[in-house]
Amino acid sequence: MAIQRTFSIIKPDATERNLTGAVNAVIEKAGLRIIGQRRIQMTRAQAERFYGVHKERPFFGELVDFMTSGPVVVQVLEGENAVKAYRDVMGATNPADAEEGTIRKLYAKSIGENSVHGSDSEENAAIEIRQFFSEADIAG
Ligand code: DAT
Ligand code: MG
Repeated sequence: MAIQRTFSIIKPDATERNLTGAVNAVIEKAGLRIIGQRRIQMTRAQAERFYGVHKERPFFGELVDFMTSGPVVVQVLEGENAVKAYRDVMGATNPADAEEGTIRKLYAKSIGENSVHGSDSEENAAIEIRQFFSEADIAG
């Protein structure tokens, strides 16, 4: 598997608890490089577009409320097999199901407030990176 990029978000529950550095330490220890990073306040329009695939789900309103409730850190990560490598180190969506040592096991508060997002495919990674970054703001 070649060097790949993936898209990450450190979510409002984590920025609120000042955990950006702690999350980044787990990311870097997993061998992923943070090659783009920006702290932003997401608008409702951005969050609705980003999570558009979930718009029919019962938790969609809650999800958009949460993602716009405070600052997030959007990131581009690079490394060997980065999409799967990051999903592995993030842990399961529900922290109750997450493996020891994963970001969600360590830091997530609940299935909704679960500290991080990571792309689920290389195709979606490219789409998500494009939503938040221009190439000029990425340096690998
Ligand atoms: P993941 O973030 O692991 O890719 P997902 O794509 O299924 O999970 O869902 C996106 C986000 O939506 C997830 O990180 C948190 C929220 N979410 C998912 N299932 C939920 C549920 N049953 N109740 C509340 N929020 C949920
Ligand atoms: Mg997902």
